[in-house]
Amino acid sequence: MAKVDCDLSVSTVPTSPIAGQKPGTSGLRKKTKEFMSENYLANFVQSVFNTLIEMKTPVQGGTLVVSGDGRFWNPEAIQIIIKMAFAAGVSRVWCGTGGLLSTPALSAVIRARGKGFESFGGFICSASHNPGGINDDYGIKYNCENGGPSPEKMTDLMVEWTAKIAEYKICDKIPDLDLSKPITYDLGDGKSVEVFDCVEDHLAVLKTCFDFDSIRGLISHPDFSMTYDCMSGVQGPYAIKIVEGELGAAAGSCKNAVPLPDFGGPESAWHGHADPNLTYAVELVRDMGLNKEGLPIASDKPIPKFGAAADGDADRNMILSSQFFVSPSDSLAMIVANSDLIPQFKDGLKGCARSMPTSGALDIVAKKKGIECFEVPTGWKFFGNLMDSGTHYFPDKKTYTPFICGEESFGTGADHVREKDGMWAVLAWLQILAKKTEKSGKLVTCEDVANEHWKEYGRNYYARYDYEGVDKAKSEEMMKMMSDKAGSLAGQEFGGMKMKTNDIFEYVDPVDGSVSKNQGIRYIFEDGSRIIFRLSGTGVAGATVRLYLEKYEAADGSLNQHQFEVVKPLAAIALELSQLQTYTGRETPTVIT
Ligand code: VG1
Ligand code: CO
Repeated sequence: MAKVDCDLSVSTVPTSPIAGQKPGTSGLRKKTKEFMSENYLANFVQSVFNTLIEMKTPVQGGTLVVSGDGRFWNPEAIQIIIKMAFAAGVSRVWCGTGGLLSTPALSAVIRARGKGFESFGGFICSASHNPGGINDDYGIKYNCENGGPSPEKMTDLMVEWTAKIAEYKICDKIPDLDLSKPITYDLGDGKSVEVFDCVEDHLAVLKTCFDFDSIRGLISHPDFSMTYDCMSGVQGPYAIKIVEGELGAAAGSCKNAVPLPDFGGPESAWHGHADPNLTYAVELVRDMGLNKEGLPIASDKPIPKFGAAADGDADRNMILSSQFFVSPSDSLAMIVANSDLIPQFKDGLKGCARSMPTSGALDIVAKKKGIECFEVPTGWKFFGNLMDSGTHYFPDKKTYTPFICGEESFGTGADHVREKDGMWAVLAWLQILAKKTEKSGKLVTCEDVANEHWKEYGRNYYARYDYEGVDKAKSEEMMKMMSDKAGSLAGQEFGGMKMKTNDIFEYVDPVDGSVSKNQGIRYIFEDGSRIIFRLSGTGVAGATVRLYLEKYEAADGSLNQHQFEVVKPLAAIALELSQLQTYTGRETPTVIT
């Protein structure tokens, strides 16, 4: 314990509301310079504390976690939040070493560090996959005492506070603390800051989910080799310690494993976009012998048997085997289909869920296995209640855990934490491959699992088109035009396909009854094909239109086509339905995954 002599007096700083402080799909994201401008961060953080106090959260005397993904300006922001936390009455602040905690690790810390559920919540200083740097993006999200993202009713209150804030409180005389190594600072008056190894709690939780010995067996198999691209985000320390350290992968298996404030910046092959997909994970995709369409290309180096990547805050995952890309919607369905090979689910899986735009591959597995399956709006916060159902939060509701859920946007996870978990997804796949390899005697790859899966369940060909940086007003007009036609197109033919329904997705939470309207435009055809439109809620400039395309091919159909080719006719129909080109001037997407 290091004693720090300091003045804990609270300063009250007058401020006034700043427009636009509204969290989107996952936290508040803005240009870094905007976040750095006077009172911007403080206004939002104080609004969160005011919300918590209004909601009777035990802030007074409580423990708060504060850390982030290592991006530019995090060191400064974390010191500010620590000083504001003490002013709000917090007694103890928990930080990962270097101010680092991946999003799933922060969730694990809230749920499992110490005796478990010791903290009332935590701030994650991250804009996830958005690039970091003085000219790029900054973000902050608040997670609750269950370890999950704040639900909408809470973010609504935060927004109300940002619109009426008049002052914030800060213990501005506390000196900046060195967070680089584990240490406990005693600030006096019962207040302390504990810095602990950023990996230990997450690792401990993951050890309860998987059979590490069996994964070690796979990794030491003579035919196995792997690479994990951390994209200079926060996953580096986790990957090195878990994959190379605990599981014995060869040194150097984890690439770009030093977290950088700009995730590699413009000079990196991925231009600082720590976003694991075919477009941005350039190095991994090439090393795995693929091009950005996911098609095999010649390689002058031996191609690893397994490949993975993570995003800036390490909640996302991309999974590949040699010259083979596993689409995230398929990955989710395949993990669920093989969940009996994962110790975490040894007593059976009780529930699963996907976000609405995620393909229906999961539903087919759930139906066949008799597992309850839910469709929620985009964003991890919507999975939380399903996982908490039947616990002390909702004691009278049905229990759906053990539970697996995921999104098409490279997010997969389970109820061991309340966030999507990039490392968990990698270990889930390694566990499945390990058990299948043990059984068959020869190395089983992701491609083998996928081929076997499609032969049993059929294949949901899938792609997402992103139109980034389009005009916001125009794209809103386009969405309105489509919304106005909801319910009116049934029975009509488009490109030889008959429309079954067209609607605006609305979600009624089956656990607490809360309603979320306007969660995307859906066109569903008679043959089960779907076209979905949404506007992104994570961008910071202009708008991003997301177009999701899905076509189902039954198990006795043609299962080895290229997904991007199969959905092309649907894309043509989507352009017709949306008049995207007329509204936005765009026809060609910026990113296809
Ligand atoms: C995107 C994804 C969504 C994901 C969200 C946060 O949101 O589509 O599925 O939950 O990012 O992921 P949007 O609103 O831009 O489509 V992360 O890893 O950026 O926190
Ligand atoms: Co993320």
